[in-house]
Amino acid sequence: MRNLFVLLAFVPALSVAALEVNLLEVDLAVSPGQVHRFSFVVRNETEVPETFTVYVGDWDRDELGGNRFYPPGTLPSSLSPWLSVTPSSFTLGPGAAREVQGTVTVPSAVGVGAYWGIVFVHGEPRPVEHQGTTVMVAKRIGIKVYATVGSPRPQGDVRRVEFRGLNPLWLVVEFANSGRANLREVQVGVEVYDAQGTLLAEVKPDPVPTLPGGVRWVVAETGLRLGPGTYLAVVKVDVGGPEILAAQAALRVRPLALVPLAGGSLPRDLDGDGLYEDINGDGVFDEGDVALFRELWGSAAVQGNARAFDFDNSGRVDEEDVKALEELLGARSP
Ligand SMILES: [Ca+2]
Ligand SMILES: [Ca+2]
Ligand SMILES: [Ca+2]
Repeated sequence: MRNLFVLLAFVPALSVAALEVNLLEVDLAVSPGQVHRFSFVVRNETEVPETFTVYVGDWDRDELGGNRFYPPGTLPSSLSPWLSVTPSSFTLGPGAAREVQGTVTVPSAVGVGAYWGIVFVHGEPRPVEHQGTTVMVAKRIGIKVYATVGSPRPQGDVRRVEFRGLNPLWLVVEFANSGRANLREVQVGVEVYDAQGTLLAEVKPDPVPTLPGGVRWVVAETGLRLGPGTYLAVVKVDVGGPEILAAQAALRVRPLALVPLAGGSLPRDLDGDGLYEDINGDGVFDEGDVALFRELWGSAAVQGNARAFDFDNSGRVDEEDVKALEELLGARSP
């Protein structure tokens, strides 16, 4: 029996250098022992005939959400063994289009959960001029295919809450999908409180998708420039199930203990933004400060007051901050 498939995302046209397909993603609710079908249309928008190959592969996402691709059958939840496409190769004249059929054959003994794969449409390698040389480039588009057996429970863990830059405060929440459901929208929320329990900031980064077994780092930027004191970050994560996951982390911002880095003057924060760009403390921000900082960024006097000198707001002071201080100077002097 043929089951209707559900399209969660229907994109009018996804185009890569004039190869077009009419959808990006297929999301099927499937049953053990059944066959499910889907189709999409490939169009050649160029002026010349082109041969396309269609094949199946595996994919997942890295911690920052970037796609990673693998040969079919690599991942434990690979849909590739169930997934076939036809035709596997065809030629399209200029402006011509044709339909590709996909079939998902679900084994009769299979566990509840999401399985996923990708169908690639690959063009012919063509010579392309790039920076004075000719390189061979082939167009490729991937259509992600998800198949979910039964109703897996959305589950997850907040593994880590890590404070990074303090000026302004941003932090990273590490979330892991510990269940078998494909979590399409993991909503992380972060609240920051002071020692008296006053809410200072509440941020909700854009929701992120996370595959079963996947780990995702969600960045929360608060905009807070905190003075010395103790603070609490409360992290709540909604994975789309009945419960909200929660975690918390304490942050202690220590008072600065600045000492002169050259001569007798303390470094100065000339514009009151919490960053001490006047490294030699002579009241002017210029090349002399950059030169001194390049020499001394690794010293205990700098490292012990990292938040004053973390010019790129990465959460630590290193060579990148010399570059950032240089850029700061470049941006200020016309
Ligand atoms: Ca400053
Ligand atoms: Ca100076
Ligand atoms: Ca830094």
